[in-house]
Amino acid sequence: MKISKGDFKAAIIRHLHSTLGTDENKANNHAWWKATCAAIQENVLEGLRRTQKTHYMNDTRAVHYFSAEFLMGRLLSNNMQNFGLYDVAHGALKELGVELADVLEEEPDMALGNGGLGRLAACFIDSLATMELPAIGYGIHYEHGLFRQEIKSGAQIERPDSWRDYGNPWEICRPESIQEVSLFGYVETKYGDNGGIKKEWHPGSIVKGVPWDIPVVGYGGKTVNVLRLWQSEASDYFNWDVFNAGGYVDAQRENIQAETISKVLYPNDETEAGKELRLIQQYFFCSCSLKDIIRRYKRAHGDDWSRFKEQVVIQLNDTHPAIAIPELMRILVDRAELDWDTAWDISTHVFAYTNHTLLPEALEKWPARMLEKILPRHLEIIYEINHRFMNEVDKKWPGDNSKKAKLSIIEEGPEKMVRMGHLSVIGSFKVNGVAELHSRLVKENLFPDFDALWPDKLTNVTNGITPRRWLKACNPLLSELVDKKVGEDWPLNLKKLEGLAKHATNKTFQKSFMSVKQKNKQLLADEIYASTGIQVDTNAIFDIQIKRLHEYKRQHLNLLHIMALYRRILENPDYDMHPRVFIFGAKAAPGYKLAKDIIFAINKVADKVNNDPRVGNKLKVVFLPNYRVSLAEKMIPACDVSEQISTAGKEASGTGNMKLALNGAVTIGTLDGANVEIAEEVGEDNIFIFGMTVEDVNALKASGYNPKDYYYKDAEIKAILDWLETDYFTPGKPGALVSIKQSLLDLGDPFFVLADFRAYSDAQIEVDKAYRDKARWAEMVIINTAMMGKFTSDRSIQDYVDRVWRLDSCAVEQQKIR
Ligand code: GPQ
Repeated sequence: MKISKGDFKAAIIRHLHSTLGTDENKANNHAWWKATCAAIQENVLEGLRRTQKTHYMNDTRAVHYFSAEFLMGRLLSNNMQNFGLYDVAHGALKELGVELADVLEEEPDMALGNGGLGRLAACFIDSLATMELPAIGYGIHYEHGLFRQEIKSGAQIERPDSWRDYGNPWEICRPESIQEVSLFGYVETKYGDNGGIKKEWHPGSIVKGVPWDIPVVGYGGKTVNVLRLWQSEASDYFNWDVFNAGGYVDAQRENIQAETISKVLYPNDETEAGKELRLIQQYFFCSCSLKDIIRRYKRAHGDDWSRFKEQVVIQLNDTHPAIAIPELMRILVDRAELDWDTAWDISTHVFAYTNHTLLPEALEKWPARMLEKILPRHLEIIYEINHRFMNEVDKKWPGDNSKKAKLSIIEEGPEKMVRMGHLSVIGSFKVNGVAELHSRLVKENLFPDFDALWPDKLTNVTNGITPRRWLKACNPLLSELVDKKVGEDWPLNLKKLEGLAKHATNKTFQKSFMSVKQKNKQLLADEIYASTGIQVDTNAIFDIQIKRLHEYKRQHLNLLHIMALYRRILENPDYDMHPRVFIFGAKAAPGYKLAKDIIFAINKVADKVNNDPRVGNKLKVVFLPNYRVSLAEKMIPACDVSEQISTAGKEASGTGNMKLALNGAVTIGTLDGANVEIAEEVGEDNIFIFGMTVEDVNALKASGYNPKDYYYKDAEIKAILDWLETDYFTPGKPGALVSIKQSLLDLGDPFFVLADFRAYSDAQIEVDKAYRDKARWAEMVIINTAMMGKFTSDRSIQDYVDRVWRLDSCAVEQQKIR
């Protein structure tokens, strides 16, 4: 039973009046947004209450997804969609003279993540709720999410993100579940009468963790799970003495320190910062979350720990929450007073770890001295874990000290370091990579000895994306077309899309499909014009690269190719190519100089190309500022060509590749990450694969790669790189773009850009040819959408359930939607 348009209208007005204290005449779009959210939230909270009651009554085993990042984006459209209320709300607002599209634009993105890893967590909790699996996401309630990017004179400027400044209508504060977290201090060893010893941690500081719950509505609106995010505050009793002694100001200062913990998301993607505050953030949310889990467990099971590992599984989203392993050991051994072996048996049956990268700079290591200062007891526990593990290594490889050094949690050197990856593998019962290729490389290159020691521990779960957000909600035109062809249940069963394949050569269907694409391109063209003033031709190929700016993702390879096209056009005004618009969206970590230089270069080349009358409409370059989830939702449906051009072996999976192909884009890409599996699904005729494989890269590295060979052998490469040194793109400022040339030539081109350039350029010529054959292109596009079924995050979650979590779904009774 669904609510009528009239009743929903009444609900919006009721909230306008009695939740917001305004009325229809005064309300602006922001007020309408809040009132609409409040009307939807009635259903959300009812579903949440039912779900929690059902899970409690059934004493369900649940997965606890620990992640320092959840990149949720906007929630209103999604929540409406999931309750089947989108059209009702649209109609109700229309009758009130309000455009739903404008209302949706009022919502700030919840950008509590950097990129792929954080968005994956958001897709996963969507799937968990949709599949009615008992699950809770645990993370940090950052006051400021990922910075807002402005482009000034071509350069990136970072501005603070203040997503909660005007309130967040979805979140619920739960002061009744506040936790306390200890930090700093020292460990006292106590000797008992029976000769046993006991460790007591005397913390130097205590902070409070305040939970904020974001309801996560499953598709269909039955299960509503929770994302619980912790906010740090000064502990109530802490510093009472200082306060009473008249030290009011000093006491306030402590408050500020405590609150700093959840103040801001670290904007570094795939680089470990080594900063104290970051370690404190990690420990803060892990400690709060574990205590929360234990509180809930004890409510049902009291002090009987024997069922803990049956009830609880904790997934570590990369090593960011790895400190949870010694924290659980501390709670079990020091607090619950279990013996070590019992505690270790529990811990190692509770944790599972996902690895998201092989990049050495992203593998977290903490100086032992820093751990000793912030978490002295945890360092002791880590040493104990390591000591026992080293004995195990010795049993397998007797007397082999080099094996021990390689496998140890502790890396010896001038500064002793704690390897969080090793701790995670040792403390978990399963470890997975995020695509077939990546998981193979994890086994063969990153953790080969662990694999030898525990042959069943390392596994694969290929990433996925939620088709609810990444097709149904973001691409209503295509969704409608798909509904008509394969029925309406594809959002729950994405393999249904395969039903499109048999129509791939049907002229009428091709026409409908491509007309949707054309309309979506027009919408993006409007957005491009509004945000940059650049006019683009929708008959051009929309070629899109959207992802964090990273050398390994090789936005500069794309840029060099754009410069090559520009040169070819200048040299030959009749250069034969279909018009193309190259569109970028990317944030660079604020401290990543070369990444920022690449953004600057893209913008400078864009300025020149877009304003050169000799180029006309053949070539346009657009850098859309402030790439984020809500912008991705506008770009993805409009894409013709999806750029997935990382150096083979470097992109663990990629998930943008899946979103773009699902929305009818054809990929140009390397055999890297999940591209390999996308190619398997769509077939080699429907994707443009180019460049070196992992094996080629390794062989080239082994034989001694010298980028200058390519520079001197390939006149076009030389000309482009030399061009970067002139002031052609930066009038009056020669050398402003030279850092890119330097990294490619003098600094060894660590990501083999020059080695892959020619293959990439050739593949782009094939793309151009294919696009000009309208029927052929339409067929490719349809096949791409049709064959993306594998990449629903529901499949990823099912793989986790089967291979890792051993979890049963739990039906929550359908509520009356109001
Ligand atoms: N990824 Cl380690 C991130 O977005 N941030 C990180 O800190 C790490 C990995 C990405 C990875 O680069 C992509 O290939 C994956 O698709 C994504 O994680 C999700 O697994």
